[in-house]
Amino acid sequence: MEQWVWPPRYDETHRPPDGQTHWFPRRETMPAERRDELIAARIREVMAYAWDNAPFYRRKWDEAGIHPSSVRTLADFEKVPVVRKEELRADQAANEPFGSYLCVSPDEVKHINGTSGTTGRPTAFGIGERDWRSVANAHARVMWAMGIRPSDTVLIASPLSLYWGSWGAYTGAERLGARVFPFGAGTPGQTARTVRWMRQMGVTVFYGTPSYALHLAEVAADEGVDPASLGLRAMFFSGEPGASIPSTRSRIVEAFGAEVYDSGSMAEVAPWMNLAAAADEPGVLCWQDLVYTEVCDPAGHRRLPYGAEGTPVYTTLERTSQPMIRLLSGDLTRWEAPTAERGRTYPFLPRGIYGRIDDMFTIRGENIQPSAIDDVVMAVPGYGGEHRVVISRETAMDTLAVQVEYDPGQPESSLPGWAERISNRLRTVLGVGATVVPVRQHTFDRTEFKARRVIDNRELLRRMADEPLPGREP
Ligand code: 8LE
Repeated sequence: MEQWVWPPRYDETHRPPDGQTHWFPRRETMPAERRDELIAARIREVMAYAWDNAPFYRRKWDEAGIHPSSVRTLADFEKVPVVRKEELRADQAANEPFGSYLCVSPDEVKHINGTSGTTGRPTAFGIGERDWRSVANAHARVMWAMGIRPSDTVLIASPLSLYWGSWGAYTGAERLGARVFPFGAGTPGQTARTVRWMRQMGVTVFYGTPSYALHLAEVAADEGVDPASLGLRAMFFSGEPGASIPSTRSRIVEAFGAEVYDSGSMAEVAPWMNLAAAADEPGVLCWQDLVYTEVCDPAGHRRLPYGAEGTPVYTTLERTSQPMIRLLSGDLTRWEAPTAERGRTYPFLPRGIYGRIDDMFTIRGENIQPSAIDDVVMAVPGYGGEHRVVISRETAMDTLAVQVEYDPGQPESSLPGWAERISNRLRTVLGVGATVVPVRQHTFDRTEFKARRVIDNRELLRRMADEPLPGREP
């Protein structure tokens, strides 16, 4: 039944009665301090395992003068050096195909996933059968907390390829006993077919990215289908900010009339639903007994007190094939102390993950997160469904422009005033002015996956300056 052992072992027949809100009541509701003691003990086991089986970790900790036996408390653990994604990539290049942090024999790898490789060499995830089962059990448990039940039909509406997101949702829904509909996303014409199939199959739960849900709503409307009539009861999301961003969230709720749950950390730390909402509200809980999350100072990587903003650092507590021990995310969040109020004694990230440190830009001394701009423009009546953020350099000063699609229902004569209202709102929220340019609806491509809305012309200018001119020696 309910157990928490190392290496992880699950009773595959366990499923609570429908009316029970917790899959594993003890693990989810124990006093947070008691859980932290158990986590410290589990970390010792996980580190000892990695030391014995992964040259990658042994080398790294050796260099830092750390041995698993010297890590007794969570305070000791803060001193363990973080792992960066570049290190994993380099280690895989040197130790094909899964890296020297693979802790099982290559024969035991039963599933392969990977990063999309948009930045540099893709990283392969080699997943042993035990890990696949742990992820299935963990995700079933988290999805149970979202109110998903065996009577549901769960649509997987994200790419069924290298992306762990889709497979993680798939395996969790399957373990929970729901009906899984792996429709995928990303092939031409697929979205209109998604709408038709959703209706025919009586889909009740949607999984995908927030951007894709909004695109799906537009396509449904174009097909003459009110998205709210599709009958979705719950929608859970991962992959990008949105489900915890107030205006994106309300656009989704208004379109579909469903409950909305945010979830997701990083593919590397699957079960990536370790950050997930357990109520129809913005924000996510840190399911600490699955993956131990520390919100850290981005420079020194020490844990920050509750209330602070920092970057999540993750440690898998149930992975045996490629354990991640203090993986640095580079994302941004703010965390709050556990309370009993939310029915689970986990720390809480009230605004979810709201961006990446690397995507933040600075205009006249103000640090700006793209998601803060999304939040403003998507809340504006007459918003036409997409926008782009353009950063340029004029003389010595960086400037910000936001191109915003307007709803065709708006008379053109009202557009200058409309743009000015958005601009004023942006100034209030961001602390700097922005030029707002209204553009026709469907000017910009929609995405089936994760949105990229920032165009950094400064970057373009820098690259052009660096590139040799044709016919001239570099
Ligand atoms: C805000 C978690 C998963 C499998 O859906 C995923 O997207 O993993 P992936 O492809 O490794 O990308 C991880 C990055 O996506 C994170 O570092 C973060 O920047 C972003 N991300 C994932 N889930 C969320 C998110 N950002 N809210 C989320 N719920």
